[in-house]
This record gives sequence, C-alpha cells and structure tokens, in this order.
Amino acid sequence: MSERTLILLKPDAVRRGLVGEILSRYERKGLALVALEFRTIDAGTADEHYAEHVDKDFYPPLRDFVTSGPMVAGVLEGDQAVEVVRALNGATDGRKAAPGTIRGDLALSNRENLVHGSDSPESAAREIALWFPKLS
Ligand code: RTP
Ligand code: MG
Repeated sequence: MSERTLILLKPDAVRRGLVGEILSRYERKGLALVALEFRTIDAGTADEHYAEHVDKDFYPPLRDFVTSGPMVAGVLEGDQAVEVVRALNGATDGRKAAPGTIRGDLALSNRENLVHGSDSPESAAREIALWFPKLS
C-alpha cells in the first residue's frame, strides 16, 4: 500500500557532498519525492523530532550533531515506503550496516550515519506533521 515517510539527510551528508548520491538511491528504488527542503534546526526542534530519545545518554551529542549544520528534509512516497527506506538506510551503526545499504556503503559511525527514516507509519505521520505541516 502506498504510504509516506520522512527522510533527513543529516549534516554529515551535506558536509560530505553526498546529497545527490543518497537521494538518487531512493529515487532509483522507485520512491517519489513529494517534499524536499534544506533545513537548519534548533535544539527545541531536535527535541521534538527525537522525543523518544531525549532522556538517553547518547542524546546530548546527537542533538549537537543534528543542529551542527543544514540538513535536507524530505518526504518519500511509495509502496511500503517506511520499511523500504529503513532497509535502504541500513542498520543504525554504519560500522555494522550491510554493504549495499546507504550506511553500510558510506558511513563508519554510530552517530554520524548520514540519514534518518521514520520507523513506523505512526512515526511518519507525526514527523511529517512536524517537518511539513502543510503536507499532512
Ligand atoms: P534514525 O532515527 O536517525 O533514522 O536512526 P535509527 O532509527 O536507525 O536509530 P535510533 O535508535 O532511532 O537513533 C537515532 C540516532 O541517534 C544516533 N545514535 N547514537 N549509541 C549512540 O551513540 C547512538 N545511538 C544512536 C544515530 O544518529 C541514530 O541514527
Ligand atoms: Mg530512529
């Protein structure tokens, strides 16, 4: 069933010049971009986006990272988009992510792992409403 999911190309993706490479992987898979924008977020928006993680030990450095420079935020649409994007992104830790995935091919860190994808249709709805309120 066609659905939508939020993607973020994190500041490391922009700094490393990997925006085109990463977007191209999603597009070649057959997913359609229905929103795309450069966004630099403050700590408050980071806290809202990562609400499930704000109390975790790894959150303060994660917040510093995602507020450290511009990100590319987008919405992808297609059959089972949430699950398909998570599979394309690969495991969270780039050192362990399988070759062939975005993180497995291009990342070597547990934090600076290039991409975010919503983890469920419910998360996607919440995150799209936060990042692209006019779209939802
Ligand atoms: P994301 O939310 O960014 O799509 O990544 P994910 O679902 O694969 O991973 P999640 O558990 O939601 O963690 C969110 C982001 O926090 C950073 N992280 N650092 N132990 C650590 O240092 C650690 N664990 C996670 C990563 O940037 C991860 O993507
Ligand atoms: Mg997550």
